[in-house]
Amino acid sequence: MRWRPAVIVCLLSALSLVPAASGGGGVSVRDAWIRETPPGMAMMAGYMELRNDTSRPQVLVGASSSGFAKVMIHRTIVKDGMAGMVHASRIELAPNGSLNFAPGGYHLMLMNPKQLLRAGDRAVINLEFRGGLVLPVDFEVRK
Ligand SMILES: [Cu+2]
Repeated sequence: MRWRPAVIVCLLSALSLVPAASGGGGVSVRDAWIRETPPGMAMMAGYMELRNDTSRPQVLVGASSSGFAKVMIHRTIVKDGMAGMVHASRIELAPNGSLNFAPGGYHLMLMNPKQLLRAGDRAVINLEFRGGLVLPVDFEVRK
């Protein structure tokens, strides 16, 4: 429980740093979207372009959202001709580098949406970085 106040403080400071797009603490996100799924699916996938605008490495260590039971960082890999997903516990962003979360590669696995999400709906997902930065990102559901 000791970490909770720190996380809340970081969330607030990240929010206050956001001018227009999702940004703060030197990490920014563009083109954040969730693929619409048929009703009743237990999993949805989220995609985005993640940018490190600092001269230091930044490490994504987790994600969470009040709209889903659990959010995991996954990577789709093809092995022996079979596509599968592996959990990535941390993703390092090189200084001034960017990383694309896209179909067929990295994605946010969004488990058990708490309400039906259709194209045009939005959901906030909090990206958690090493050092305590929490970046709330507004995702748009698309077909
Ligand atoms: Cu996945």
